[in-house]
Amino acid sequence: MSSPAPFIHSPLSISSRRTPKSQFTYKQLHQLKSYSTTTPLRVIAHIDLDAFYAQCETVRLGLSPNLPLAVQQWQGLIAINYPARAYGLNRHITSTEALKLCPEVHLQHVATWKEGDEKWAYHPEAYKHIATHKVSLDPYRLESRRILKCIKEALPEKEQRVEKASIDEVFIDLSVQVHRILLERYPELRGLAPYDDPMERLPKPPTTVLNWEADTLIGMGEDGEGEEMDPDWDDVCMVIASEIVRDVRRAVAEELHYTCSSGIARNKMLAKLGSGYKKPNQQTVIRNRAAKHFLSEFKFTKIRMLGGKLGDEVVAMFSTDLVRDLLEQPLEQLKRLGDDTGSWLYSTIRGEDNSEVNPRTQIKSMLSAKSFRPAINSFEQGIRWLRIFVADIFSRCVEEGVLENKRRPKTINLHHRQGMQTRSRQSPIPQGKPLSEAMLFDLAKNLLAQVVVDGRAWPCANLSLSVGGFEDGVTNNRGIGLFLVRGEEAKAVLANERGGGLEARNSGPPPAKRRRRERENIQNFFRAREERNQKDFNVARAFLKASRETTRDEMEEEYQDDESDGFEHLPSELDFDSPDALSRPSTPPPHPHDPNGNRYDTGTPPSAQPNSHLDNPPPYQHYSDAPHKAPALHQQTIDTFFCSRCNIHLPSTEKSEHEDFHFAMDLSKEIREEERRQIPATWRRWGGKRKRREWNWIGSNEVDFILSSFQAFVVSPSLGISSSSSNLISFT
Ligand code: DCP
Ligand code: CA
Repeated sequence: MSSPAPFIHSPLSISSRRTPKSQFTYKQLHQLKSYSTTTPLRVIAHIDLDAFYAQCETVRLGLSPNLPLAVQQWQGLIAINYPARAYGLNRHITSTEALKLCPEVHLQHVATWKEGDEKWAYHPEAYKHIATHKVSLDPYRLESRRILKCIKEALPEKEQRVEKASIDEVFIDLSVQVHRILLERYPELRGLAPYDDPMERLPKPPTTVLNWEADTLIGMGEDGEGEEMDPDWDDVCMVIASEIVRDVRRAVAEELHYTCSSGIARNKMLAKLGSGYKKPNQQTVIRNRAAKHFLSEFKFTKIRMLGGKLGDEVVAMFSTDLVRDLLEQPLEQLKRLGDDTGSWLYSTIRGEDNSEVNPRTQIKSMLSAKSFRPAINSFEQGIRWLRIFVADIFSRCVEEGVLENKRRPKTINLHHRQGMQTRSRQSPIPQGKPLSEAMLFDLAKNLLAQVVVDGRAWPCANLSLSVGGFEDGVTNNRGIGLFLVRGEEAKAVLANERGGGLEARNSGPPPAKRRRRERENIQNFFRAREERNQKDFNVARAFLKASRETTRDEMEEEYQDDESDGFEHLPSELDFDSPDALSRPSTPPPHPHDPNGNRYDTGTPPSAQPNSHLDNPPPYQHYSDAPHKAPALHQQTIDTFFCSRCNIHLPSTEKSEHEDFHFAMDLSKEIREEERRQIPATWRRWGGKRKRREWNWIGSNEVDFILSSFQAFVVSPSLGISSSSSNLISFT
């Protein structure tokens, strides 16, 4: 590691109190040793791989890094290397447009799982097989892991604190390492504070010039205010950190042939903004004295937590998206956003961020997902995709060490999207026996069967399967696992009862008299669809029944063990009706604006994310391990049509179904009105509200049944017409 020129040091003595003092105290120096988040001498680095997926492909194929290359997913581009960017290629153009702009570009399609295959592969012309293949990001995950290992190996084992922030980013808290190097280089800092007073200020660094080598050093703006001040210890810490990071980047380049960019600053927020400031293969240092100027140049929507709804709210309230303008707002004004949010925003735009670098880099959940174009239409089709999802997830579980029982997921979740409605089902993964692909597959099929039995499930636009709640190998919690299985068993019984109820309603005797002709019309209108649904429903129910019987046998066996464990705590806080019940975290997720929140995604605040319990969500919507954003899988524009009656946009694929819905609604209304006109006058006189309802119910039963076969996305109060404008976002 390179070092600056040695300095002549004078031992610290009482007389040195008269020598110029640093603005920093002994206490602040000492705090570096314990990764304090508040010492102004703190040093954090953020490292971000350049054009990551594109580099993965360049390295895998042994191509020259100078060759323009883009990674293709179906017809779109998801990563573009810097030589290709020089031709104007970006993520918003298609592969066809890319070839026009740069005919020599190497377009590499991502690896895919082919239906029925045991393993993903790089298939020729994969872009043609969107209906039967599923994207695999495994190659990039594997490279990400190798890079992380290399980064860690380039740092001293006992002085490293590394947080994997996404597939191609890490934060490193360099405080402890920098502290050690500082004391080695400047022995005058080693002794106790004069008078044993930790608030005594340190002597000034014995230098007026620091060697920043080739780093981009953020300046102080046009007025240069503060630049004339001699370097202080915070600057020296940054130089040392910068040397360390340069060495780390060099190791990654030499050993693995990847380039990356980095930002070095006193906290995570500034370091992250720094790594993106100059790319590729650059290193940007934001000294404390330059932080204010550096930040003032940014749009605040680039700051974490301000990229989503909160950022929009701030823009709307203050009519600007610039930090510079927001800095002029007094705290009271910002508090119009709420006390906590206002205070958080006030300090954030002033460069304050005390969040820790969280070294927990272990995966907490895994997700495999697919958007279907065209949509899928049967339980059997769904099962075929589940087989791929399970193979995908299980192979990742094996890498996590499940076979050796190093780590193991506790829950399995299925998300199902039909039109605008998403349904989820969860189940615990039985803990008493080895995790196997077959076990996961059975659980997954069971969850899909529950969705199908619970209501109309087809056409399905998106399915995703995830496992979560990973824990280190456990020996003592069998009881908990088994209890949850029983709880889930209870839930499944409920689901079954609901299925039974539905069936009973559906098969109820049709009214004999009124409006026979209309009913027949309606029946014909929907018969084909119902027959298909019924068949599917029967398959799913039969499956559910069979699997429930098997599980019950196993459960009875395991229950004995459970009892012998003496386990008797009931997780009474679990609400089995709530989709999140079984995977709810024991502590609430950090407040979106909580400065101590460790999540570092730049997108929507966690509380706005339906599955924010899933850890380390990568920042992009089509990462297959981003469960909370899975509904937006593939961000392509979806054709919509406007329903003037509901005043909403809906996907074009829903059009005919939506029109059917209005047709049935109108018919139902018509029938009800006619029936109402025919209510015997005596009943009306008795004020027989209940009778009237029964009368209506009898008369309109058939239509009600038909309406119930529509998804609740229009009629449900939770997704009602008035709130549907926000749902529109996922379609545009
Ligand atoms: N990614 C994606 N879809 C997006 C954004 C990113 O699939 N909308 C994937 C491909 C990227 C990887 O994630 O290679 C990392 O994302 P970055 O935003 O860090 O982008 P790059 O690494 O490609 O480029 P940069 O050099 O700007 O970091
Ligand atoms: Ca990157």
